Amino acid sequence: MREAYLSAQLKGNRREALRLVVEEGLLRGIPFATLQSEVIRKAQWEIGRLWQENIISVAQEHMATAISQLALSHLYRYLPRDAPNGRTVVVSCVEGELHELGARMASDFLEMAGFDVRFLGASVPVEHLVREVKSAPPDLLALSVTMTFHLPALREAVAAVRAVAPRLPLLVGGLALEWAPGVQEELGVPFIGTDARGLVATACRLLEVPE
Ligand code: B12
Repeated sequence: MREAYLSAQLKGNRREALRLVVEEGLLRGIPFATLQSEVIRKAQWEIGRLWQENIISVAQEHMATAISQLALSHLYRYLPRDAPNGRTVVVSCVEGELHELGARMASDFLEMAGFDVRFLGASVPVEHLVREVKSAPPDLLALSVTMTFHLPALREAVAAVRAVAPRLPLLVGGLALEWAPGVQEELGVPFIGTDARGLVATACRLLEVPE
């Protein structure tokens, strides 16, 4: 299915991509987490490789990514959710960070596990992140960073949030952390990771809700 999905992405065939993931995937009873992680996420990684190697253009990457956004939106309607656990998580990309698909997928995983999620999307200016956390305090904040050149923005966000909400648990994730060892110790956060499953497990442990 991943290959067929990727091929639909590269042809810009939105209907076929949706048919595969939403209709065929659901009809065949493929778990949501598998459709998201094994089909959409890995197809996006492959798009990145093709782009990096100049096999596809920026326009084709944008087209393919727009299809994955669409697919996630359609899957969202049918997301199986555990009973609400009464805990709220805010998920946000740090300032400047335009890669928001991973954070969005992570938000969907949290929702499936019963969390109430407020997903803020790409590049949230630090003062607005602080305002959001102050005006409607969540139980946990998950910050997403893909590019290593956004690590200074991550440090800034962590410091600014801690200044107004010192007891709010912070989790940090995204591709950049794979290339930046030592960030967890430096920031003193309980978890950093590049996978939504790890995020869900840690959120459940920290907030003392069953997984
Ligand atoms: C699509 C894409 C873009 C789009 C993003 C659009 C959007 N709406 O998101 C656009 C065009 C904006 C873009 C821009 C750039 N990109 Co880009 N992009 C990609 C691409 C192809 C796919 C990203 C994606 O959708 N992944 C799918 C998600 C679902 O996968 P995931 O991130 O693994 O998801 C998991 C984790 O992120 C985690 N997670 C996320 N948040 C959190 C939070 C917590 C707390 C936890 C625990 C976990 C967690 O959970 C997710 C689910 O399991 C990647 C390739 C790749 N390998 O990812 C390159 C890639 C990331 N980009 C790259 C580059 C270089 C850039 C640019 C610098 C290009 C340029 N010269 O302008 C810019 C930088 C933009 C910026 N300022 O941020 C490189 C980075 C290489 C590097 N080593 O630094 C990559 C790897 C491509 C490549 N192979 O060269 N990009």
